[in-house]
Amino acid sequence: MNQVDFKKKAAGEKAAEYIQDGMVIGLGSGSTMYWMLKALGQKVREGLSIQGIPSSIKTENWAREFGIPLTNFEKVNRLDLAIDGADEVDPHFNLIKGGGGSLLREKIVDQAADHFIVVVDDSKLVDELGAFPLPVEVVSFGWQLVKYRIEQLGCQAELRKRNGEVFVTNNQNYILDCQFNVIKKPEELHHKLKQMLGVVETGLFFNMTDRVIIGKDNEVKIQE
Ligand code: ABF
Repeated sequence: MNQVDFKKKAAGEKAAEYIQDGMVIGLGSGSTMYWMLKALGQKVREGLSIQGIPSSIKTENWAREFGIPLTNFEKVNRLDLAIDGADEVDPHFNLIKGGGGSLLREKIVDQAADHFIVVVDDSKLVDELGAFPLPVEVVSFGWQLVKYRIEQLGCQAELRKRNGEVFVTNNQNYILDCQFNVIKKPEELHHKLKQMLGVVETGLFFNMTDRVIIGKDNEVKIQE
């Protein structure tokens, strides 16, 4: 296991300690969340009684593999706690998420929770958001128009592809990865993007995060 995976594993396992009996949990996505889910599965085997709502098909598959009981928004309309990864975290707990393409379901799940914990390795900590290209989920029809309009805000927007094919989200939409380099006003940029016809959601998460669990070389740091 390389050092980054070790940090992710430490952060993910630490986050699982915040899950208490009877909770309904939002299950985030990404490789750090893999370790949280694995640790949660062990706690379930030891008798912890919880239910999870997954934020992606990949997370759902991991949860089933680890024996985590699942529910959905037909049965529950609020979550006690959501735990999720991130691509960037700034000092104000503003996030860029969506590198894995699950930002829409992640934001729906994360916002539905009374408490939201982010789990990252320390490479995700930044002074200002923007070095990581901002994922924006867009309707597939007319995505070229949206790309052009977003680029007028001062970025280079690229249609996400995987293995040469256009990446399609779990919601049958596309993702534009928007390289702003520096995002000084994340909330303002988010609202400008959301007003654009064809934009479904942005990977800017703000005013949501209660706690950040950070895997570092020799420790797990917790910021609140
Ligand atoms: C997920 O975690 C996504 O929003 C994000 O792209 C991903 C990245 O984190 P990791 O490094 O854990 O894969 O929540």
